[in-house]
Amino acid sequence: MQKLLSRLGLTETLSGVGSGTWLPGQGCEVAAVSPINDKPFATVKCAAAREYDQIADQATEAFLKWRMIPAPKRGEIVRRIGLALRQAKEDLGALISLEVGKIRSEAEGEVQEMIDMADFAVGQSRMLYGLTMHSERPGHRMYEQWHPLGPVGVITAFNFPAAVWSWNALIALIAGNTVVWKPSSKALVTAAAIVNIVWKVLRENDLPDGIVNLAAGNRNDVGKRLLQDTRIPLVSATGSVAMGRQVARSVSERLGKTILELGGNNAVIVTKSADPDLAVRAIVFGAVGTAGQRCTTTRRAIIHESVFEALSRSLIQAYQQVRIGDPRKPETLMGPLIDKAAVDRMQDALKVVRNQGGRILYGGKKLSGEIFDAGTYVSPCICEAGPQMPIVGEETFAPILYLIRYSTLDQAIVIHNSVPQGLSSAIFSNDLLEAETFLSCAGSDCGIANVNVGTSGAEIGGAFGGEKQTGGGREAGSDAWKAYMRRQTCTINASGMLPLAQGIRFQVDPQEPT
Ligand code: UN1
Repeated sequence: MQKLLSRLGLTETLSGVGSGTWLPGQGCEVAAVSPINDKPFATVKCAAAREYDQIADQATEAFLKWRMIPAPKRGEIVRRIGLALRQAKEDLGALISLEVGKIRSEAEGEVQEMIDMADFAVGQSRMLYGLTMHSERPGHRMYEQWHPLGPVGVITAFNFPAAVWSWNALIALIAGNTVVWKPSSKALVTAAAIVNIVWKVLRENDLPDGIVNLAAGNRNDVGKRLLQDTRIPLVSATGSVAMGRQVARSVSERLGKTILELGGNNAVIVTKSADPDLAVRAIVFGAVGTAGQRCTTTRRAIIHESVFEALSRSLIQAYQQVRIGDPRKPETLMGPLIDKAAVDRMQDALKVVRNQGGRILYGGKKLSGEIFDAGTYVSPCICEAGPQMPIVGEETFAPILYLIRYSTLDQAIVIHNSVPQGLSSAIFSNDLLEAETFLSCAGSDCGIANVNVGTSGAEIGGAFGGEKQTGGGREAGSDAWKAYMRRQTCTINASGMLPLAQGIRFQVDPQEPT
């Protein structure tokens, strides 16, 4: 453990505050507790209000220099960050596993997502394209260009402590912004390890402090300040709907920009034409992967009545094969929940499920004995539920899968869209018309819609995010970079005259030719 931390340039007592070098961290102290055994493995010193201000100043100052470096050169720095992340993949994966309880392959997958993001951002750094327009005025040219915004605030959640930072930060960096990162208090060590890697690259390239900043801290010392800070033109936040509301309120109060990636309540529709094996495999990975703690986790399976019984049986059989245990062991498929409170929340939700008429078909137990005595392990749960049950509309951040029957596709789509969240969705069908209906404007209302692909595990190349209470933001691939820049429409007049648009005549000088 100590060796792992030291390979990542960390010690057991560490700062979570800095702009290129570590500040003392004079705010609160947070114990990093591994959900694997419920034991602390490090202590992180967080930012005091004054230190937050110092960091935001550094980020503002560094922005003035960073923005002057040509975008492809910024891309070259991000390429080097990607190379450094490649080298640290195994160690970072091990740390993520330890800190948030992900199984090794998913933890390393998350580091891979950062590496992929770096590669993507490098290419994007040469493709910050603007459009050109034909002017209605003779001798005039119009075009748009994209400029950096300033220091970008990035707030991340515990469940993707590395990848989600990279979606935001690596794009923000090639766009010419600096980054102020407020990580989840449950994943501070991973954040410190990542910025250590990034800072080394920045230093080796003679870049000033303040380009990538870490501001671990509590709501008062860091959270509120960041949201209200007019030096931070954009805040990108991932987390719960409640948190997103607060971010939206505070940042829009000062007319700042936000990118919100909040709760999901993702469903898979399984039609009677679906390949059942494919559907079961996708639902199990979607519902049980990351112990049901992805925003893209499959929480509902909406199954045609003709295949409902057979599919439920296959799902239960598959769930029986899921090996639960120490996420660091290669054979484990499901590790612990993030902490005991998450286990309690799951147990509470299951009580509500029963009260609202749901039937628990499998699992949902808090596990005990040996490693399980940490109190953070559960068996994944399958419930039969009615679509009207209010609990089905809530995102319980735990491995609970609701099975819901339907008889017509129209009905399935109504059920599908009846929840307040709108992140990811899928249909399993070998019928072209069913698939196309699901993808049409009258189909899925989510930001992500898949055919014969599960709800989780999206690639970075697409824009990631969702509608309704999911918040509407888009991160990672496609043209998500535009949200990290400001658009400027430019008109250049080389005609020697001053014709006005819309044919307006406004002659102040009688000498001026019209
Ligand atoms: C999240 O849970 O916040 O699509 C992000 C996926 C991952 C990202 C999830 N690539 O499941």
